[in-house]
Amino acid sequence: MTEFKIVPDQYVVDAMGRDLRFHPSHVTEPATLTLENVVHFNKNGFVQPIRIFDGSEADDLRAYFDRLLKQAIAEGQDSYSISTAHLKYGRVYDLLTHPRIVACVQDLLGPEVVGWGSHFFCKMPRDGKRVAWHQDASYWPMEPRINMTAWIALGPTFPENGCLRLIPGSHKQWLDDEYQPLDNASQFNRGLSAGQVDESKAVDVAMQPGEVAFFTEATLHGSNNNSSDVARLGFSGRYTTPEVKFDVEALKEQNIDYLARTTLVRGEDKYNYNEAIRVEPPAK
Ligand SMILES: O=C(O)CCC(=O)C(=O)O
Repeated sequence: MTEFKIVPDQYVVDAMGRDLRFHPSHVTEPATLTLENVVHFNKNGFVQPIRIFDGSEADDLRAYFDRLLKQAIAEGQDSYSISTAHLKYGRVYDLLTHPRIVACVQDLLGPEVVGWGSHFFCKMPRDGKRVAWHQDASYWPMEPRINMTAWIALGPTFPENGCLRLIPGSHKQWLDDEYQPLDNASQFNRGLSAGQVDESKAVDVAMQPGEVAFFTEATLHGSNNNSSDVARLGFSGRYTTPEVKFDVEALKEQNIDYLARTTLVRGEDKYNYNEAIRVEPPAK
């Protein structure tokens, strides 16, 4: 099994030129979200909660995920390391490319959409791990910065079980110069430590299964440990546009190019920048 590494070393990202501007959504006539949602996304860096799956669809998804987690654990993985599963499992690929999710992404990124990553973020009951405050773009050698996540709740999320937390407006300011090395209690090896962030501004993303939070790659986010008896289960699907280039060589050098594999899910790719990491859907 490939050793699981979630982010490249800092120098890889630093080596890539930095265009730090936020690229707001230019969509003025959204087809699925409301214009208010789009304006909120541009202003705050996220929009949530958006219901995508109804109760029985969410139950079905949860049952599938429970089987997947059981299998991953039997294979020696843990609840954090089910990453890039859309390359392996048709059902996860279907989730990443789900028409109702992609329709919302199109309202935020525009008509051309590339899906490139998937990661289950699962905190089991009483799990002591937290996700330190960070901006995703700090870890991703991609340029320009047009990139976002759909975080899908697979179970209920609330403050006590370590729900996602987001800082409104933080996507307009770049903070990774202030990152510190982090200990094992955090998912990532570098990020902002407690005390570096004004947590009084944080929005707790309390959601029901089947609801989704959409946030930009520059929105400061994190989550606390799970102090409850209810698992906190989420799936992050990552989306960009064809004009965004990945530093493919750097990802290969770090042996983590498997974390970034692009699939055109809507529109046309006029650029062909990322051919080396383009993949076909997995067999069903
Ligand atoms: O699920 C979490 O608590 C954090 C998620 C996250 O960091 C991400 O999706 O980028």
